[in-house]
Amino acid sequence: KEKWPRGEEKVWKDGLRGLDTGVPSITKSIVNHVQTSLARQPHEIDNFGAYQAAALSVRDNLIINWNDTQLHYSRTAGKRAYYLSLEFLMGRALDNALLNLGLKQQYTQGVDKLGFNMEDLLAQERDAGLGNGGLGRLAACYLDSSASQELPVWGYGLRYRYGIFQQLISPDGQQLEAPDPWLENSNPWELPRIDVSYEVRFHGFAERLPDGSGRAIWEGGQEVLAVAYDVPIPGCNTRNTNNLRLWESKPKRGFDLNSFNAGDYERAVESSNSAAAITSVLYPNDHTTFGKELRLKQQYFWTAASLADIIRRFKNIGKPITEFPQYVSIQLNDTHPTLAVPELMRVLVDEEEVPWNAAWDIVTETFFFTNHTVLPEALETWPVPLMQHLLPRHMQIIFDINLSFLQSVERKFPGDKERLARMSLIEESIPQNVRMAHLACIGSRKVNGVAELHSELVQTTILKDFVDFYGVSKFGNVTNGITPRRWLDQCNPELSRLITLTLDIEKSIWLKDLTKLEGLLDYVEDEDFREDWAAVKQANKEKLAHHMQVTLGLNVNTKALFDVQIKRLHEYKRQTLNILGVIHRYLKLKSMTPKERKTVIPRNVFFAGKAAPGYYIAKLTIRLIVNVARVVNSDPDTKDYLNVFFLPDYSVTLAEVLIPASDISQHISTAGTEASGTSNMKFCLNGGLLLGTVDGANIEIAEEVGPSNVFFFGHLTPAVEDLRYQHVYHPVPVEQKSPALAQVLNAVSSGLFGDRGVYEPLLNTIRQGDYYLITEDFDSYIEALRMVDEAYNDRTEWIKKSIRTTAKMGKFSSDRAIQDYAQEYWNIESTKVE
Ligand code: B1N
Repeated sequence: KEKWPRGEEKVWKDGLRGLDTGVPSITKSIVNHVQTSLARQPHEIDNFGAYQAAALSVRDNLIINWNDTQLHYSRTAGKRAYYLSLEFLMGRALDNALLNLGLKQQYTQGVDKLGFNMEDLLAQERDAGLGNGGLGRLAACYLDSSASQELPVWGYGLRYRYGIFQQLISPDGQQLEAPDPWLENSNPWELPRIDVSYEVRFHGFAERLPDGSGRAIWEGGQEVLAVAYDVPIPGCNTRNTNNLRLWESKPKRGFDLNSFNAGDYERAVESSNSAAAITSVLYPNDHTTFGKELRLKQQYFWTAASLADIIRRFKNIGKPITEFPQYVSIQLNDTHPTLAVPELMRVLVDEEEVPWNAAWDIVTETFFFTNHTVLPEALETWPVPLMQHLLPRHMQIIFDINLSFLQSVERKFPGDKERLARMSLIEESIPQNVRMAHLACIGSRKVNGVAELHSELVQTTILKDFVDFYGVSKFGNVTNGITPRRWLDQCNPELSRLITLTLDIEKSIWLKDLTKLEGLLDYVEDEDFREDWAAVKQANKEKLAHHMQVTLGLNVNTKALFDVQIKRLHEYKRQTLNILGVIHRYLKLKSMTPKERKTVIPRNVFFAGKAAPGYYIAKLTIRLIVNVARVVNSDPDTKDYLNVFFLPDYSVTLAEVLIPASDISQHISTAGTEASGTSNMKFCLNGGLLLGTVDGANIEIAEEVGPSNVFFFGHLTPAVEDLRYQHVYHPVPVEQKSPALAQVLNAVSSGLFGDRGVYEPLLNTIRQGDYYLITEDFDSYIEALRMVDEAYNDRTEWIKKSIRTTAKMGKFSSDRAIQDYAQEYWNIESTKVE
């Protein structure tokens, strides 16, 4: 008799014969996928195979819902919205799909009967890392909320063959980058749509027609094929399943036949390689523009294909093109898709023969633009010669838009030449540059920032002239949000369970109306509840410790306070301030007697985050963190009181382990630089307290939870400009500004953490110029850390703060944010698939 390697023999055998056993249809469906989709035998199936079969089985459910949803949306033919984002940082899909479909328990039982453990299967999945950080993850949260609220919203992005690079950390703390071939073992969550493809042109010649119509003909150049891949987006507790459509680039013809026939094979594949290259890799730089031709190609390829697809779908409902904005709203996620503005003009004017002014009305009714940063280095501009070469017709259109725009500015502010120069779409540098934020602003119906303070800064700094010109009503705020499905229910199932039990309502109710969490306030004084609450946090700290033991071989003291800073490495986010604070604590510990040390609360400081591959100072910060960790963790005087960890290869999946385990998290950007931040919301939702500056969404979090439940420090935004000026024109030595900081900098310089001299460029950014004002904020930062220690000492009070924090996070559900967009901007309505 054949030996069944795993699970219940009868369940497998029934499944192979097409019968249900135990968990209705689930085991049958999984076994069927083993047999047909994977073409394997039961005894050959390992965890990865079982993951694949389970994923394909779950996908079957999604596809049925997806189909019904698309049919439903076309039948109702109401208005739709489209979210254009160059990044969608989705993470893993299986657990999310199981939870949103309400099938987690059944599938867990099903795979159990087949001899597998659900946790092990979930761990097999690779992250879809098609994003850099907050901007890309925000797009992913918004898709989840749109589907959960039954809103007809589709995402459009690129199917990068390589996602965000894998980060390796060498023993001496250097970041090394490796490619992320996430599709290499096939991806069950995408459906290739070989029938949905569009031709996208580059280069060639644009010739205006002599009839004065403003129309032109654009011909020649290179044509590339955009092929659609669809990723189903399940809503929570609904059949509505939306779509994320990702484009892959392909050569229009496989080969250049002439070269091929002439035997010049290299030449023959060259053009096909250059077409495939467009969607080969995600650019790993956030907050910097690079001016690289391939990036501009990505942007046009994606916007042209997406618009063609949107227009085709609109045409299917048979309405005149002038009604386009009544059926379509398009959100531009930052300036990356701004070419959609001239592209829609091109299609309307050149192809649909709509008169220029009517076309402009359609465009400016259709688009909405979200700005995500005011940092000057992140504001996109493209050299005019590059644009002319790659997209000659679009460059003409941009010049035409600019001309009539500047004429209207001139009418409103006659003779104000400086204003015209400031507002122009063209920066008069050598070479000239196209200012994408200006183009996105004038091409859109509404412009918004991502938190109250940030939206205010958009209106008073980078787009001030545009507020003067259009009036404030064109400008708004939509504070970011996060999906509580992934960022509580999925990543912290024990806390989710405790909340459901305590509120005594169905889980899907509070998950879809997060303000219901306020009900937890009634239990703050309930000692049993507090102990349960604390026990969940403790268990999550142990899970993280276990994870670090297994993956990194590290021992983590789970009795310590867990202090976490996880985000992209950037000077403005000030990981440097954090590690200098750690060194300050270390020096203090060293100066204490063993007896004095016994009164200290042990602390684990966790860092994770990637640096852009070319960002030298950010990489040096990682190196310092790793070397401080090496010294501090092995010093017998301090290792029981202070440990530092840099976890390599930060990802959505790693965040899901770190966030639930944190007691305190750090969001310590220089005031006015972090547009919103979204991990701040995730930590607080999971009962972690916040240590931060008065910046971005930290401010609104404090408004919600109350000032006694957050730890704020540092200068405020209005002071920053003056302080920077002083640092340049009236510098004061660090020794005078902050003796404590001077001592820390000297310790680093002296070689206490090895590599003497290596860190000087990093230290010099502080000693000279100090653009991010570490000197100015250091002392108040240390004082805030002391207050955290003090508060943590009072265990009962701390737990109360933790409960109060979670309870007041309702505002930060991405459901609320998506409602804001749907009602205030897109004017779309929910429509449920029955
Ligand atoms: O967008 C997030 C915010 O929560 C963060 O505060 C903000 O820093 C982030 C160029 C960006 N702003 N700008 C970018 C990303 C990639 C790129 O190529 C800029 N990311 C943000 C969500 O609103």
